[in-house]
Amino acid sequence: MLPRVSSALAELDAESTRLLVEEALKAGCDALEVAERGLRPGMEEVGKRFERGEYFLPELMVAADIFNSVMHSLLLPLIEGRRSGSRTGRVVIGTVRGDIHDIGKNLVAVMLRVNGFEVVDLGVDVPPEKFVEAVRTYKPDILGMSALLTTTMLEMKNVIDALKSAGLRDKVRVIVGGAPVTEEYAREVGADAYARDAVEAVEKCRKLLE
Ligand code: B1M
Repeated sequence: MLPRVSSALAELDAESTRLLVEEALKAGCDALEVAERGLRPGMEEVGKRFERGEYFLPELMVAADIFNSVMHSLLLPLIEGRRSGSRTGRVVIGTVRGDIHDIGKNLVAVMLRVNGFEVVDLGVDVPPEKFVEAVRTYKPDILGMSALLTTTMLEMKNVIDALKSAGLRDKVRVIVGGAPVTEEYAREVGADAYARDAVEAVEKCRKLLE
């Protein structure tokens, strides 16, 4: 059933995507699984069609709208309903400078909140100075950075260097993620952790607090 959700989204068919998501939920699928294994592969297919020149920017925007609409109306209410009571730690999160992709970052933020983390979301296109300022102001346990472009993932190192220059690097753990980011890249830029999806982000953030 979830591959049908992916196909409907890849076809930019909002109505079918919504109906198939409703069907999947009725059949007992978990809301987060619908997002990660139904909607996310659909977005990846949209990306591939964009690369092949079959889709253009407007199609990417339509796909993002469908994703967000299904998330907000059908999935988030279910995901947020599972909020755990105890506070786990504080995370400052943002998408790096030059990058306006926020769907994945938002999903990570929601999952962290649901699992007891207090999340300060700096939004998108966040310059290194703003990350540094937020670490100084909010004193988070963890700083999270998201990047979706191979060009903007380079910003992660700039942020870590800026933290070092400000004398804050040893005051905060750093986790990075986003489609082009890898475990190896995370190590290379000096991050403490990498997560490939929102569930892993929660696991890794918990580990960072141990
Ligand atoms: Co853009 N885009 N886009 N785009 N876009 C990609 C990323 C691309 C891979 C498409 C492609 O060509 N295949 C490509 C990048 C190529 C590259 O760099 N190698 C691309 C491009 C080129 C561009 C533009 C440059 C296009 C242009 O203008 N010519 C432009 C750049 C704008 C900018 O940022 N400056 C652009 C614009 C856009 C839209 C604005 C239209 C829209 C974004 C809307 C929005 O976010 N509000 C958009 C979209 C929708 C996509 C694709 C199709 C889908 C992204 C998405 O939302 N995925 C994307 C294709 C792809 O990803 N394969 C593509 C769903 C989301 C749930 O997954 O974001 O991966 P994801 O997040 C996951 C994990 O990565 C992880 O957990 C999340 C949840 O599971 N994760 C973290 C993410 N952040 C994390 C942080 C963590 C831990 C885990 O810790 C802190």
